[in-house]
Amino acid sequence: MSRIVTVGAAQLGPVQLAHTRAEVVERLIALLRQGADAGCDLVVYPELALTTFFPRWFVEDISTADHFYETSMPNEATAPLFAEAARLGIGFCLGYALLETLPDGTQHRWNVQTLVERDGSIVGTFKKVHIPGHEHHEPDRPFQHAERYYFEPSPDGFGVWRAFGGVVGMMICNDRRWPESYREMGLQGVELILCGYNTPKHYAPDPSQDRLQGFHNTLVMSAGAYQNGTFVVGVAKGGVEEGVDSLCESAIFAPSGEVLARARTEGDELVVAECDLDWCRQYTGTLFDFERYRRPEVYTHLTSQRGSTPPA
Ligand code: CDT
Repeated sequence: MSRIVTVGAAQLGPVQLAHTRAEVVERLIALLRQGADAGCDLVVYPELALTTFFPRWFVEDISTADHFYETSMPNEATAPLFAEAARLGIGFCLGYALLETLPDGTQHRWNVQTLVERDGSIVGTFKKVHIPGHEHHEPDRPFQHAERYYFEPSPDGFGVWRAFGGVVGMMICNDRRWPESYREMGLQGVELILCGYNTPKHYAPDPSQDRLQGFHNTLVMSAGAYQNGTFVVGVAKGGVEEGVDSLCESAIFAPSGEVLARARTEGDELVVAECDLDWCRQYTGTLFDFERYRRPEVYTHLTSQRGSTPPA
């Protein structure tokens, strides 16, 4: 039986502060319908797709930013997306901010992606593991990247799910820069990794990296795909959002590390590739046969320490 999953990377251009969720959901549905015309089984949206990238602003009272978070999924604003996807028989992956209130009254703020199957059922919700940027206001920056103020790091790590006829994992933006993200999923047999991102082109701590944003984006996802024998789908929200220019270059990577399809614009655009999940075995069954070749007994530093410790 064929295990071809036709995937659409649904890149978004900017979502400005003034844009309503209803307007954004209309754009998501337009991309979904393009996906239907292209024969997609799965459409993948970016990180924090429903709102502008609000961590670029610092607020003293975090609760004044609560309107950027969803408190349930689906909800009133996203119900039309869920309904249209189920009607079309297309699954999707949606990034958004989640404000969770536990029975004991404590509140938790997460940066998440929810994966939905073709019948409309929720497969799982992934919480971002690596939270970049800063915790406090840094007024000397041209814009903030206060994700560490707005989001807790996931305590759950990288799970995978049986969905779309294969093994699917998720990661969010900064997670894609860390080899551990891919390897954790690789060791659970992942075949398709879905990753939304918002990557400002300007990196205040080291602006010499600005011109390399596109290169680094391709570098990490191509290497992660190849070294773990998996497809990787990277989906941007990019363009100039509230004056901040962010990387686009959404792309779909094969287990060979090759780019199968890449966005050509800096706006809403669907990038489509047929992903034959059996291609993964050509890598995980040969050169990257983990069971045969990995040496976890000598990888002792990997889980026993956080920072690097050079010799004295
Ligand atoms: N959203 C996100 O994680 N963005 C980061 C920006 C760099 S850290 C300021 C990224 O890794 O692309």
